Amino acid sequence: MITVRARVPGSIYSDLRREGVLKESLLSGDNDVKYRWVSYDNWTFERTFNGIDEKLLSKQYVYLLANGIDTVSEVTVNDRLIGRTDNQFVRYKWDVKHVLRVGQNTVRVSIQSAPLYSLRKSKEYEEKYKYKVISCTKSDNTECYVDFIRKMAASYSWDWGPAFPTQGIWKSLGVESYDRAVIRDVTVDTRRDPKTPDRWTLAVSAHIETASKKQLDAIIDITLDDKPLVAKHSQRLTADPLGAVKADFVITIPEDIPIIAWYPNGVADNTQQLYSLQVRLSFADSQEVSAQTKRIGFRTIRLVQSPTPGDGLTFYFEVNGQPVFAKGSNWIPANVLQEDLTEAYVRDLLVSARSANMNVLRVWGGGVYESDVFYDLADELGIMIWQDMMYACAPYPVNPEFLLSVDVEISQQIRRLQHHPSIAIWAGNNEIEAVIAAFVSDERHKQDYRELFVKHMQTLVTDGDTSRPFVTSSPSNGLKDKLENYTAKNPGDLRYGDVHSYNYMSPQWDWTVYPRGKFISEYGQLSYPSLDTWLTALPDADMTYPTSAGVRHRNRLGFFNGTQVIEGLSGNYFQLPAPGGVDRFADLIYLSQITQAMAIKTQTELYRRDREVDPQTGFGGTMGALYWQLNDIWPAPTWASIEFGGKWKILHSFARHFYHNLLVSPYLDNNSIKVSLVRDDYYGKLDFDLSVKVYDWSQNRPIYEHKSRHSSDSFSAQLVYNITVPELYRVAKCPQTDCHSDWVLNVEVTNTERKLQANNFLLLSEPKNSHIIQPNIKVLDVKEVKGAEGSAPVGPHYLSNSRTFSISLSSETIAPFVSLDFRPKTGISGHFMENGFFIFDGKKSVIFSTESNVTDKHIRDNLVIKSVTDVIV
Ligand code: BMA
Repeated sequence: MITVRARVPGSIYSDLRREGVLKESLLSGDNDVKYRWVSYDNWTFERTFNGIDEKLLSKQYVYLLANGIDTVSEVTVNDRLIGRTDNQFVRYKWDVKHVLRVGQNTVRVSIQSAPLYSLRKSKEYEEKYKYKVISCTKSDNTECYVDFIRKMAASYSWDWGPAFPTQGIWKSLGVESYDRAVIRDVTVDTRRDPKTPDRWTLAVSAHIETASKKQLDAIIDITLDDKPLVAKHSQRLTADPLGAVKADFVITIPEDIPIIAWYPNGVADNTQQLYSLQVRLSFADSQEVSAQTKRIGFRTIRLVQSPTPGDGLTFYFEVNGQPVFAKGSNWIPANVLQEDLTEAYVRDLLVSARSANMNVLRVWGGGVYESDVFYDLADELGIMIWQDMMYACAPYPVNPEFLLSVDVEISQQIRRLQHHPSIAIWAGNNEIEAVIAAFVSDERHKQDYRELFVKHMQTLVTDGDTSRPFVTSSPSNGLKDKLENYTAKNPGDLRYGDVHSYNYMSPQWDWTVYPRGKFISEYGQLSYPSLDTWLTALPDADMTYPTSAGVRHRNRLGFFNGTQVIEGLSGNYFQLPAPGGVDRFADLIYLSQITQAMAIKTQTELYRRDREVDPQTGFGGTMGALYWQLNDIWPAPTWASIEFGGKWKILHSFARHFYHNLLVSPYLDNNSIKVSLVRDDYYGKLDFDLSVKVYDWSQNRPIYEHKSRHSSDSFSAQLVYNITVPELYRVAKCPQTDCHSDWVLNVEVTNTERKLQANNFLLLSEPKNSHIIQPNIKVLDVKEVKGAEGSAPVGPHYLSNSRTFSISLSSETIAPFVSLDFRPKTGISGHFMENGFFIFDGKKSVIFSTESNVTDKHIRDNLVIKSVTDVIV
């Protein structure tokens, strides 16, 4: 038997590691496999505690309240069984009035092995109901049947992460006592008066719990930022048989409380004003008070699905009446062990999302309903949340016990999260409708699917929250889904709803290979994280090319081989590095990150240009692009733009650019070069100066420049330049018949009045086929700058401690895809505001923002600069 000190909140893996039973860092090497034994044992968490006194026990109701137990357990108090748990996402409450005693008490939570429980449940289900819900073959890297336990699906491994099916008390646990009633949750709906848009109505519901069979004479007070909205309102409360009662109010906000609307990042006024709403419950015949304070925002949200040409439906969000182009990414659990996540880390990830001009993150359905801190930050930063319910990628059982547990989970989570202005939409699951369409032919599974996600979930969500939309799955055909009884033949129809798109076979820098949907909620490409991130998990000896077994152990893209995918795709554009040690592996990392960044840039720019629906096919008219995936769960080859630990890949710096409200996007269309001007700002009609410059790789002065002026509207995508390649060869005087390999384009748009500026580049052939010349990049200067971009405080409640440095570089010729990094193990962490950039005219300054205590010299001495010609082949 192993006995160690445990922590709450926490779980067994972290406990055993902290106490030294597990000797090595959990995410190192192949410890995901070596330490799996932990998950096959049953672990009991026990605590003896003092502090229960007569006063507490004399209350009418005394409960043990468990906000989160992971997962299947029996709970005893003083050796008496008081309850059982089987859902990580449910809050449990057990009557302990007659079990607790004055003075010392012991609580024990005995948890079962999750993988063994899932296996047993799946067998029992098959025996009882005579069919298989899912088939699964266990491997060293994965555990099976996560669908049979209500637990973070990714804890059994995923195609970007390891299996750590932990056990523990992952949220707070304590005693709650009262005589009358408590407010458990507060939900809100903010409505705007269509005639006077600065006047708002606030609907507030207090969700009250009491075991009292008698009616209670309650007094309710509601304040907004300490100003009274409802004062001493008397209300008679009669609880239902389950002990629940709701008090509803519809309040017109008085004129003396000025309301500033909440907007997503970068939309309209870009204000993320939040208000403190307090609901207080007291009683005429008692001193007891129960109060809840929630931070709310005033905004309306709509998912607009109206007919388009070609028999389609639009699919976009409208916030406070303004259409929003959703720009963002997908969020996975930021740690496989939730207790190892710090608030500072979550904050850094979300601030990074905002820095990349994102306004939406999708909380993907194979993780957890995130922490309160996560949604609070999203509210502050203006990041809208597409919230999946935690069901992913495979059919689920539908026996009555399971469905009951689902019901409780969904009702509780909706009430917990509903007041956050950032949450924009609920989705029933990740890709289950798509999985059924692709792999499951029997009617049984379809019926089961509808039972869970339509009959149960849709009903609960739409009853529990009338203030925002619900879709049964992501992807789905949105409103059209209903006509196919929620189990469509093709839930990824480009005419409707949202779409997930992956393609590892085609050349990824070619926009014509991508599907043109209404809202692309997943698309992605793999790359390797940086050396520094690898070295947190693997020894120096593993840093080689061809890749080591240690690196390959972390490729979890089953069907395709992730390592081969990366090399295959990078090889389309670059000569792969020569075999070698750490430097050649660093070359491969660099190429993989450029290839990924260019792929996502190409696809995202297509989506931002593609505002018009094709009347023939009904395709296009895109209003949302969320690439897969924002963050990582461990160091591995994955789709993430932010490495585990918080470092930005080149893709993340590219995202700052391709998600900027002002985008100038050049592209090759057959034999023409076109440039689109895309605006997501709300400034109205503006004039822009366009410059298209042609460069020869061997010189850092343009050989040709086109200039023109264009008037454009807010929220538009407009073609501003269109020339055939032969015509460009003629006007820019190509000395041969073909200058594809010699030339590269630099485009820029500016509006001086509003100080708006955007630029971009266009390659005419793959780097490996271009006449790129070694640019001899040098550091001219590194100096600390105050008030630079990146140092500004973000959001009303967020203050950054970061310092910013400006790094000035020179180059002798055009330098493509210049990456900046630090030598590994120097301990300098921070973000380059641009990375993987081009130097066109011989000079470039880049801002580095850091919380590390560094000097100019420290930065200069440790900087590693790489461009395409530095890769040794
Ligand atoms: C989709 C996602 C995830 C997965 C990703 C990459 O299927 O929903 O399940 O990690 O693609 O394969």
